[in-house]
Amino acid sequence: MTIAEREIKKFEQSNCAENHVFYQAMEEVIYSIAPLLESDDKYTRYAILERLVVPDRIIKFKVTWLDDTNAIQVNTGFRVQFNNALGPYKGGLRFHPSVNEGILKFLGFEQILKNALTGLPIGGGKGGSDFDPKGKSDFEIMKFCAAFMKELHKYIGPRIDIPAGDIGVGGREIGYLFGEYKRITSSYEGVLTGKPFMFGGSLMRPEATGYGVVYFTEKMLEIEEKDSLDGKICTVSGAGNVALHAIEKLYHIGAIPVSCTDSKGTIYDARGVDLPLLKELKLEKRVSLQEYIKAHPEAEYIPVEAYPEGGHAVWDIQCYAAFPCATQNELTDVDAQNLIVNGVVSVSEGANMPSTPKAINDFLSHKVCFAPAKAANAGGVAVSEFEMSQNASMTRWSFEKVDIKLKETMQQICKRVALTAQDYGVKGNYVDGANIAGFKQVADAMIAEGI
Ligand code: NDP
Ligand code: 2IT
Repeated sequence: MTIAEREIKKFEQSNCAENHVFYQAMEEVIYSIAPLLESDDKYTRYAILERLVVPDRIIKFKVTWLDDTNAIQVNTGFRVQFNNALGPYKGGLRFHPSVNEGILKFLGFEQILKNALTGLPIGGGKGGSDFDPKGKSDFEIMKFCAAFMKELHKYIGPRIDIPAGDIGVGGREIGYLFGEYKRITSSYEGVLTGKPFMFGGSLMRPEATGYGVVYFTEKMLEIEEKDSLDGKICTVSGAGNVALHAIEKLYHIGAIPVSCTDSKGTIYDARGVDLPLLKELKLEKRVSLQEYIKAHPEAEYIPVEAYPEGGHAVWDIQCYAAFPCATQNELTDVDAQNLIVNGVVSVSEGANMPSTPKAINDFLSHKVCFAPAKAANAGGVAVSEFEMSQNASMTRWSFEKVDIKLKETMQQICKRVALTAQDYGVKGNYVDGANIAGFKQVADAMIAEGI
């Protein structure tokens, strides 16, 4: 039995239905770090894995709120405070009907290693609710956020735990959450990041994750001696915060992003997607992508159900670089095969764990440059930490300053991941490089802090 198999066996009982995404995230890390565990037995002696896979605490609470008909609605809220070896718990809040403890444990676990890779003093956490923001009025969103914060405020603080956005939570929701925190505590402090600029948000936080994933990809392609993205066809999934800003940065650098998706379907616009229209549809009007073809009848709209089960239309489009930016497990082995057959050169994860384990193995075995989420999408949380710095020192940084620091951070992460992979005998494998570098940093801090 290999060291990885032995370690995985210890956690098999946690592989229950709700926990399957958490188990998926954990299993990948355990396989990756096997060479590190073999090279130094201190990680086993200090039971780092056993300690790392159990959150410090999971807070679960009831959220009761009044909808616009004055009917009482009940949702469940969570905050998973996973690990604070490197700094206060830090990570987003997700509002989506699929949210449960297992999903938030997977996201929180990934966040620990992602935050470590940034080199910034932040630990890992995640939270959210099964509340569905879709179709809710602005007042309902406000009332839900206030009710959610009525409980959450007890557990967070600028030196304790600093939530931010994720799926279903953007500047509007963070604004309402911040307002309620302030009303309850009378304290004006950097307890949330991703705030609107007018009350302490950092410039470029909305753009950070999408821009960061493109900066990471440019550096990875340079290290791997591939052509740059200039003039290349790129496919992007998602049509939210991450996807739209990845598309924006791709245009800045001369690439041609030809797709985006939402939960209902895919837009394929061979001339390059119309970004101002997408922003209007998705960030302002919050409507389906189907509306896009009203303005662009020459583009294609492929509803989810029109594509054979097991795959997704967006990954069947020929491209040089692919950017999955919607949600977990949205890129399957069927999709990976289609991308590989169509000659994809790089795949960069803007979403958290969008590729299934089989898809990742296919990319790696076909020498596709593969940028894993915990490294490639760390730009969002990095600029969140810049926001914490600005709030703590009562200053504001310019857009240019944040952009320079974001780019430097993404390039540093990329180089560190590539070098770690090389040092551990898996050159070009950014999955193992990211997992080993992130794990080692957290583990060494945990050992130094005692039990
Ligand atoms: P948004 O809520 O802004 O957008 C999410 C997008 O993904 C929407 O287009 C949505 O479609 C689509 N989507 C969500 N769930 C599903 C699903 N089950 N099936 C298909 N499509 C789906 O979220 P973000 O852009 O902020 O987040 C996207 C991903 O990036 C997530 O994995 C998140 O964890 C990750 N991430 C986000 C960061 C951030 O700073 N915001 C930082 C790092 C990672 P629809 O409009 O139909 O709902
Ligand atoms: O997954 C992520 O890194 C985020 N949703 C952003 C977290 C943050 O604290 O900015």
